[in-house]
Amino acid sequence: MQPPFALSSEDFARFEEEGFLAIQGLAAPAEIARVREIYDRLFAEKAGHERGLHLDMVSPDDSAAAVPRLTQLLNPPEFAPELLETDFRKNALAVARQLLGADAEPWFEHAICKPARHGAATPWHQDEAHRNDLGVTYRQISIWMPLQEATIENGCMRYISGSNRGPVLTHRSPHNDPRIMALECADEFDATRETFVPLNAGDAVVHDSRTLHGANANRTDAPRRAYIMAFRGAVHSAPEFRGYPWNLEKRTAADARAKAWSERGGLLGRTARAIGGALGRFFRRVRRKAGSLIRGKE
Ligand SMILES: O=C(O)CCC(=O)C(=O)O
Repeated sequence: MQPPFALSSEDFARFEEEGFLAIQGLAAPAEIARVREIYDRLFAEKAGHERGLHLDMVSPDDSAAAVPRLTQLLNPPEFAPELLETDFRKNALAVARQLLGADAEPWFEHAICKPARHGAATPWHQDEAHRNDLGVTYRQISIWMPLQEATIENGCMRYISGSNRGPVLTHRSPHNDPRIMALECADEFDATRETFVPLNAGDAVVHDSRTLHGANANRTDAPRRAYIMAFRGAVHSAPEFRGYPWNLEKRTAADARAKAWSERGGLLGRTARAIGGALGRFFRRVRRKAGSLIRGKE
């Protein structure tokens, strides 16, 4: 499928009704193979670990000896900028703009790996329950794309159909342990509405940030790899939103690593990094601009 990708009116209706929508062919097989190589390298290197960007979502994540069971890498393009030049990114943005409006913007992205044989189940949760930006509200969707077939056995996504039309439910940290990054839904919900969404590599499923979702453990001999891009629509003021208690109590090792990383070298280190970061962004913009001018001439 070449970008831009167009949704049908049935797709819109299904998404609003059920809170999720499977999409075929977000990326071509050659692109998936290339992204998968990058993905495996980043996870093998534990890219971003000391910065708190690589973590185990379902354990206290504070011991080198612990076997990770649901590993997350935040913002993979920071470690592999070539991920910014992919068709799946263009297609995902096109889908987001159709569902959220023309001002939809990429919000964050991450990769989640369920290791072979011992990859843990992803607890039932709503993405909106993770929200921590006080005083504002917006619509948010995630586009979840597996880099191999996703099956019930290796942990494809599962949803509670229609939960997008209900409220944000009460959540808690698994085992009530605020050191664990994941959240799990602590309220009752209608489990009879559970729907599994198996996918082929390069297909994707979009879900609303209110849609209750999770995934089985990986019981197969190969890792289950997923790449996820989140987008948000127009931001509105919501002074009444003061944060969720289950987030305010979080104390994760990854947050502590991120803080130590941002404070390293004291004031001098922070100033040098701010200047380096600004210069890096400037040169990346120049390089992108030059690239698009050259491509325009070809
Ligand atoms: O990949 C998974 O197992 C969970 C993904 C997820 O929760 C999400 O994309 O919001």
